[in-house]
Amino acid sequence: MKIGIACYPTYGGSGALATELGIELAARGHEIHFITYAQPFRLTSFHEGLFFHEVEVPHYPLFEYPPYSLALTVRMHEVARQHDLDIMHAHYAIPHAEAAWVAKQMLLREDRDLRVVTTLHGTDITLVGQDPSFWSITRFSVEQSDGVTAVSEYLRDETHRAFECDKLDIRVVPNFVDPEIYKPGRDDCHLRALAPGGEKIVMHISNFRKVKRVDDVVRTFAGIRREVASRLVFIGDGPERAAATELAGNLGVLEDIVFLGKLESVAELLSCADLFLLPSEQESFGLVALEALASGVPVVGTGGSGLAEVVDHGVTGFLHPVGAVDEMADSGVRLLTDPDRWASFGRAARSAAVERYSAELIVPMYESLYEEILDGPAR
Ligand code: GMT
Repeated sequence: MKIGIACYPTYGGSGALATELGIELAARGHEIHFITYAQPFRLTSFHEGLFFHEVEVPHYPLFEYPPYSLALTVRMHEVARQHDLDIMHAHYAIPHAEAAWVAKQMLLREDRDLRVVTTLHGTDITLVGQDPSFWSITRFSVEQSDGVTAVSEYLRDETHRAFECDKLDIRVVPNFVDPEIYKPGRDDCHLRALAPGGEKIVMHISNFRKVKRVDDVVRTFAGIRREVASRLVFIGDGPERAAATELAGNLGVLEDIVFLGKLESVAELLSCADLFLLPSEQESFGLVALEALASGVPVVGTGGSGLAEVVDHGVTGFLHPVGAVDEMADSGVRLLTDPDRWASFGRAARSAAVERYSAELIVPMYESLYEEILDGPAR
């Protein structure tokens, strides 16, 4: 099949997943066309059958906010015509699902029936999409899609509730991981550089937005460090980094934190970690937690949202209420001071990731959905 993929190219789970999906689909013989404003950050080399079409937005003095959605729509229309696309797959509803719907209408007038699949990733539903400025267009564009997926049951249910569309058929297609890329192994994981004194490595990777509660990462680490010689490795960057740095100084742990900033590839660092922290306000899935599990790293984070479908509490990690930093610290100490328990959690984490979330299991679910939609009636 010939598939267009629209996504955010920036550091974030939805763009990462969309890119990995495109790479996997191309490897399976499909023709893949990425349509976005910059090279997706995980698209770092050539892949046969995979193409990138940059969306350029002209600047004009009248524009306070350059209309990216319109330029995206035009590029979608253009690529769909030039390459006779079967499917346009919008990752993250805003603005990709809306743009895909308009492009579809433009193509229908030319007797071309482009089918649209929208994958809901998280904040498009739980945060941004619920803003009054976006609610109605998000609901409309999701309902008008020929197929809709969500990365977790939590997100499917939250979509039905928040957008009053409980009759909408939303398929749950979880995120996936390539277990050949994310795997245990400390041979070349830069352990010495990160923990010169042999300390335990606690890791957190995110875009440092408010929803990630990185201040709770610092507080949890401070609790762990009181009991365990350890270092906190921060990967990524974003608006909450300064506050996290200030808090670390106030708690006296700044000298034990390593800020590595944004990195395109984290697999070789993840396999270095002894523990991964993800104490978010809510996560629709927690792709980075899955990547940690596949690397044999237990995860401590927050329950009550999609992460609970990824981490098995008491088996591959521990889940606690949002803000419960003392409980998260205690769980971290329990794992880091008991080598047998840690090894058991690490083995279970690896097994769970491979058996439930490997690419070879999940990618065919997208292929089947594409085929079902192409065989189905035009909307
Ligand atoms: O993690 C982020 O905040 C980025 C965000 C995004 O939209 O790119 O990630 C969302 O999509 C990921 C891939 O499906 C999920 O693993 C994340 O849980 C989800 N983020 C949230 O729900 C906060």
